Amino acid sequence: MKRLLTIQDISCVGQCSTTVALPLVSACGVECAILPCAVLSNHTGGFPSWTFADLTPELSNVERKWIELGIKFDAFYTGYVCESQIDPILSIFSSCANDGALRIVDPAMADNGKLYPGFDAAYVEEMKRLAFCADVILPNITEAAFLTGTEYRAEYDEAYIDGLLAALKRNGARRVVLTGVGYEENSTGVVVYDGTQKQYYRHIRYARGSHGTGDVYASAFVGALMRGRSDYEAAVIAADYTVRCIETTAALPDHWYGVAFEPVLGELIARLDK
Ligand code: PXL
Repeated sequence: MKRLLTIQDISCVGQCSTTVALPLVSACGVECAILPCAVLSNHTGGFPSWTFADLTPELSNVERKWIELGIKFDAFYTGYVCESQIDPILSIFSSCANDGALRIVDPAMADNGKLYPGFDAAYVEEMKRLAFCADVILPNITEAAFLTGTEYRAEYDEAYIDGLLAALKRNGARRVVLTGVGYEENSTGVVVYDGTQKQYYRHIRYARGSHGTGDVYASAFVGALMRGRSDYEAAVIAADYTVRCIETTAALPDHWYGVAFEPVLGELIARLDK
């Protein structure tokens, strides 16, 4: 069994980051260690306020202990992290890696053309250092635009997406899973690009967006990838699962703060066991 380490915040309430990654990756049958980089009372995407405890000093502390104990990982998966944490994370990537360990980075910092609260241009520069050293990145269009200094467009064509992919590659991206790419009103999809070949998976788009779909998507992708699926297969499995989660959430009008991913976990597990 492969062992993965996910590094992201714990938002105690709100179904995102670690509280999504740990159950999803575990359900996929993959051992998931966690390194929380901050603790928030709740996420910053829609609640009027939150508490925030920065755990940056703890990252190096934990790393030293893992080196002493010989603890290593077969894969790393990072999500929402703080600006001061890029160097400690890069250090863990090298000191706690088994041979050939995979580095998967979700540059979770922006959506709908805007950076999340508290993030600025300096943060984007730091995130570039993490994203462009990764084996696989999972940006949405906004994040890809910030990472490459490309103008964000809410409406675009395939040439714009090709431009984003080329710019990501020029900057050092190896394998890209670009999410939220839709060319028609009622569909969206994901582009999987390995620097040469581009594949597109189109699926239904629901009008009501839910907070945290990016984290559900990335975690399901990581789980499927660790179970031996190709980038494209994992991208398709994650897309279908995320759509099912959004459908489940749509039936719960008060559930605006996150994705109700739990009721359909069984479907993901069954598909991976096929
Ligand atoms: O879903 C990404 C995410 C993770 N963690 C925190 C967030 C967000 C998005 O808003 O606020 C704390």
